[in-house]
Parts: sequence; C-alpha cells; structure tokens
Amino acid sequence: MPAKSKVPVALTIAGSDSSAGAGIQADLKTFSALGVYGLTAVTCVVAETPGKVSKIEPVSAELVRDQIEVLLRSFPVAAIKTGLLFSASIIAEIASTLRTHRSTPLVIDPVMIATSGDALLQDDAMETYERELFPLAALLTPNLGEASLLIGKSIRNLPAMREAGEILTEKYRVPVLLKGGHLAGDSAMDLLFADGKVIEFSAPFSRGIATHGTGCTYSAAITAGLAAGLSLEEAIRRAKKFVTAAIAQHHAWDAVHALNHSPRL
Ligand code: PXL
Repeated sequence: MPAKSKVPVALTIAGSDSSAGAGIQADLKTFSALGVYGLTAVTCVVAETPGKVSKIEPVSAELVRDQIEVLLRSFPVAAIKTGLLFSASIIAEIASTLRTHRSTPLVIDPVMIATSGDALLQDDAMETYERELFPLAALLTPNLGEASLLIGKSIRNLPAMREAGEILTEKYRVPVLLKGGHLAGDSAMDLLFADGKVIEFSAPFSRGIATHGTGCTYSAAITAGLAAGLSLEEAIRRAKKFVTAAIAQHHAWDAVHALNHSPRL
C-alpha cells in the first residue's frame, strides 16, 4: 500500500449552528474544502436559522475542557481557532487549557452578536475574554461591531478603523485583523495590524446576500492556512479569496440563503 500523505490537523472550539452556515459546521466545511482535517470542541448548541436565533444552551465548562484535552493529547494539532464561547466560565476553562499549548497558533474570532443581531455571548463574559484569552492569540479577528464594543466607540470610516486597530493591537499585544465588511462602500477592506505594520486586504463587496457565517468561515480559512504552514499574511490573503468566493457563490432556496462552503476559487 502506498504511504498515506500527512494531512494538516486544525481544532475549532465553537458553538453549533443548526442552520450550519456559521459555527462549528462552517469551520469543519471550510477546513475540509481547504484540505485540512478538522477536530471540534463544542461550547454550546444554538437553535437558529440565518435570520433568527431561537435558543442557546451551553455545554458544561468541564466538558469543553475534556474535549480539548483529549484531542490535544492524541492528534498533531497544528492550529486552533475559537468562535462562539458563550460564557465566562467556558472562556476561563479554555484559556487555562490552551495556556499550556502556546506553540500552537491560536486564531480568536471574538463572536459576540449574530449577523441577525441576536446576542450570542453573555454580557459578563467580556472581562474574562479580554484578560485571559485574547493575550494568547496569534490573531484576533473582530468585525467592526465587535471592535467598537471593545474600544467603546463607533467606527464609521477607514481612518476610524485604523485608529481602532492600533488601539486593539496595543491593548492586547497581539496581531489584529479588523474586518471592514460592514463599512458601506464598493470594497470590503480588512486591515491587519502586526509587527508595527498595517497591511490591507481588499475584495469587491457583495451587497445584501448571505453573510451569516462569513466571520466563522474567514477565521476558519485563516486557521487552515496556518495549519498548512502558510505565513499569517499568506493565510489571510487566501482566506479572503475563499470567503469572497463563498459569498459570491452562495446557495439560495425559497426564503433562505446560505454561504457556499466549497466555492470554486
Ligand atoms: O456568526 C456568528 C456565529 C458563530 N457561532 C455560532 C453561531 C453564529 C451565528 O449565528 O450560531 C454557533
């Protein structure tokens, strides 16, 4: 038998989205489309459609930790991402587990609010998130809404985005990818703040179509790139292409739209 080629392995720690466009389902589909074997640690289960969150229930913090520990003991995990983490106790448990795996790059997508506008993270979780988990990141990927909550002011244009990114990367002392997709305009511009430099990533903006799950898909695609050995900049560049194609080639049914997680690049 020919020797099996080694496929990179990545772990996602996130919530389950029943409509499968976001959350752990989006992460797995993205890993798979980009040739990475995905492992999962589920933090909570969300009953929802792209338009509305109906109910969320958490998994116990201990069970979240157990999922992560068994995986890190048994698989050659090359990169990790976090998505919806739900509560302060779950975040604290994850941080204490990952603190002993500092050599594995960690992408933190600080999910707080669904594209539908529904709250996903408990209010009292922010402090633990910022203090315990953010400093462990190889990359933090807030969208404009999340970034404005973190800096306490609204971000309405590119200069404000630059200022916000500088504040965030200095505050947590980690690289930050600030995603500008929610700024009205013809292009979706993201800014990477890393090593004292700012790098721009731009793509045409697709108006008014399936955006539920784009944040999860983008951060999962970056994580897949890091697992495969790409540099941070290369991983972001490929991920931006992937998510832009996934939006442009979205699926449409009668009343529901969803991201296409295997777009042609
Ligand atoms: O898109 C943010 C998000 C992340 N994770 C889960 C979700 C959602 C959005 O609804 O359900 C599990």
